[in-house]
Amino acid sequence: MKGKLLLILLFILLVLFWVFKKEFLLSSKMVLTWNSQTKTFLLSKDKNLSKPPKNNDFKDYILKNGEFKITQSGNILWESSDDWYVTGFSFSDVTNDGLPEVSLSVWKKGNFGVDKPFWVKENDQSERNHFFVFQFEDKTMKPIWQSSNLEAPNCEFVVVDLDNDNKNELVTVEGEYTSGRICQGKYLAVWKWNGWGFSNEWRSEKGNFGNLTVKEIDGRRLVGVTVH
Ligand SMILES: [Ca+2]
Ligand SMILES: [Ca+2]
Repeated sequence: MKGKLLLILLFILLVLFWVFKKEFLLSSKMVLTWNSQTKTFLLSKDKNLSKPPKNNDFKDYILKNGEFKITQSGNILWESSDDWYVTGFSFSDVTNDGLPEVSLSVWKKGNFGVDKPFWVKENDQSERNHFFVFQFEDKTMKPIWQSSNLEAPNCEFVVVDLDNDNKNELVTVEGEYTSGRICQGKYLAVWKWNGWGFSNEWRSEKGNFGNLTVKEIDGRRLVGVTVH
């Protein structure tokens, strides 16, 4: 009887392993860091990134079902447009001028941001991902920079000074448009504000990336990412 139970248990374990083998064998936590000697960004095995990042800045910002709101003491100061679907935000100095901006990852129809240039007659009406940067002042959102349709959608992003030069980088997980808003990360990339837009500093090999986190270890900031 005992032998039979053991066999059944072994069978269940084998089935579980077969079902989750991809996770068992391939999933790993990695960290993106700056190597100051080789002057390159480096993606390596995670050692100590189990805790989620602590970020108290976000307490007055609500992102739910694609709607983004800025609130103060329960009052809504600003909310995103009905025809946007917001999938990510950051309140941080992404332009490196000492003042924080509100950065948003927005899905919307139409190739341009809030304003279409007057010389453009046709506006692409397919839903695409955009990156918008605003300055929030006196209950208004002043546009600082707005992308047209991004070539590859951002599934996730964080703003962090990775290479300790006191200037923030924009770290993105980039996907493809084939799965729409259900973004599946294919590349990890590092961008930097150049005064008039973002320049690409680094991009990973193609893979499956997700779950971006920021953590500080020994005074150094790292970006954690799950790689399949
Ligand atoms: Ca700024
Ligand atoms: Ca930096």
